[in-house]
Amino acid sequence: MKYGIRRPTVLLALAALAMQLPACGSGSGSPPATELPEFEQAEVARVDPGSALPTSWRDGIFMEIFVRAYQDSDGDGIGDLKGLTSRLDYLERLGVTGIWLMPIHPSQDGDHGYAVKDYRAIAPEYGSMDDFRNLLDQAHRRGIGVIVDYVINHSAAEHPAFVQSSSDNANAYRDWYVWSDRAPNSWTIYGSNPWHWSPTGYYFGGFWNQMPDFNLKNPHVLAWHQDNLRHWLNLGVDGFRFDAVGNLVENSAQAWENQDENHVILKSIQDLVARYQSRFMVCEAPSQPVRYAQPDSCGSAFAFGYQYDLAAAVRGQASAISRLASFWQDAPSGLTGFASNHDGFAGQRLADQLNADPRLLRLAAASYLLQSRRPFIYYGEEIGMQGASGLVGDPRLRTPMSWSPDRIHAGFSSSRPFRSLAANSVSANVELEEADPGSLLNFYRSVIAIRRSLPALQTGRYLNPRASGSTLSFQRELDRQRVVVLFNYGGSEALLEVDGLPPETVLQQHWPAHALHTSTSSGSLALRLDAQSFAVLSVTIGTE
Ligand SMILES: [Ca+2]
Ligand SMILES: [Ca+2]
Repeated sequence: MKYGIRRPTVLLALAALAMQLPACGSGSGSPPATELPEFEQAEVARVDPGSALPTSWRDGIFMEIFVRAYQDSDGDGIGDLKGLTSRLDYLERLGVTGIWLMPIHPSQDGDHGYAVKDYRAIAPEYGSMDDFRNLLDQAHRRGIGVIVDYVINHSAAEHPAFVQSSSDNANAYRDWYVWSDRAPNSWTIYGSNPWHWSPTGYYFGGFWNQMPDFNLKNPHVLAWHQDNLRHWLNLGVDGFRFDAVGNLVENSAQAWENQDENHVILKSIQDLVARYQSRFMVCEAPSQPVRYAQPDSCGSAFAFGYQYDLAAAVRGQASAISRLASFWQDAPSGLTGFASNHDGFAGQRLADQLNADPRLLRLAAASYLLQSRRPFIYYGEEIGMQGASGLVGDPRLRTPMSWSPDRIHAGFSSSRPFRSLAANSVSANVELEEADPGSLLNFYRSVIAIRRSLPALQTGRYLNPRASGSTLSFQRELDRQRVVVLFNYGGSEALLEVDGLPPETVLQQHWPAHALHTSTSSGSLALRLDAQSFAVLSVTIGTE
């Protein structure tokens, strides 16, 4: 097996660091560092700058942000890091404690960023490394952690490692990617043949011929990724979102997804990240989220599947409400909830799925924000932002944030935005909703504030789920706090009955604002809920 050239092991670098000596030169058999291509230069030892955040930041509310679409600061029509930094006050006021940035590295696609050309740099259109350091600093001052997208499965075809790898079949980096001399037969991934022709052989790229898959069976490739990860952790990044982890290792045309090797790789990365203070990582594994959320794998994964039931449940579909009730009962604690994201396969923007119906949007938000662990809001969801009219596919979901009613710029930029605005930017935007106490934005703030005020809603055990017709109730418990959450998704008033409460329960009502008529007796509760409404009540257990 040919592997890429590596400098001496990380252990040597660590030893040099311990001796307060520069990690100079190379061991026997390795060329001097100066002979290595730039992308492979420095191995990176762990130097944890610590964390300014409370450990609880990981149990709060996250937001997924597409930097390109969030806020432009310099008038080129493209969102950037300075623009995002200028909106941190808005995020803090919303109650967000963590933000996930879609890829911020130089990319070949020049859009979503998942075709990475340089894993240790910032995309020039997004700003400088100083801009990024400032973003981290300003976010941390507001109690907000920053996790960044890291694409371990593939690089851009223009990445210098692939340029080398594809140059000839004896190149030192040949085995950094997956090659075959002949065209492999019978492979189909997502409806396409993942093997692509080049003058020097066929290479594997499961998602796009311009995104070749790394050979993650090559330990040098994994070690190099781990150096890249330490590079960002040493800078003070609070963690990562890992893309497409179901696709890391392929073994055959029949065994190309969710292979055992994936979990071994992710556990090694989880261990790496856990050696830093208060960091967090989460994985995208749409076909097996529960498996990847286990401690021996990624440890945390998005709850793909839940979001489909969420949209159906709030419309009153009894079978979806039933699945919503049971979903979190046996879920691993690393499973994280969301309503929609940047990928069309996960569904349209929530406001499009629910036809911008304000009652349904409120019910959906309250459901997943109160029910799930570490919920991730997709940017703009909190103002009811729709996709762009006239666009299809993923770009439709990735439009500039609607900050103001301005028909041309939406407060996103002083010049023409890089992409069409949201279809409803004139009516649904931050400026208008800030001024309206009854807006969706202020509703999100209220629900998030309730969640933050009741620790059981953040990390508490999920108990006693009950679905009945168009209604759902569940309880969450932490220490001596028990919270009861009840939903009526139906079109008419409903009577809900809850049991399993502590005896002699005295309930405190957190939502709605008007007093509900409840009756309690020996551990059970009955109350009437208006059509399409919900309630949050809490009990302190064992007060004497
Ligand atoms: Ca810009
Ligand atoms: Ca792969």
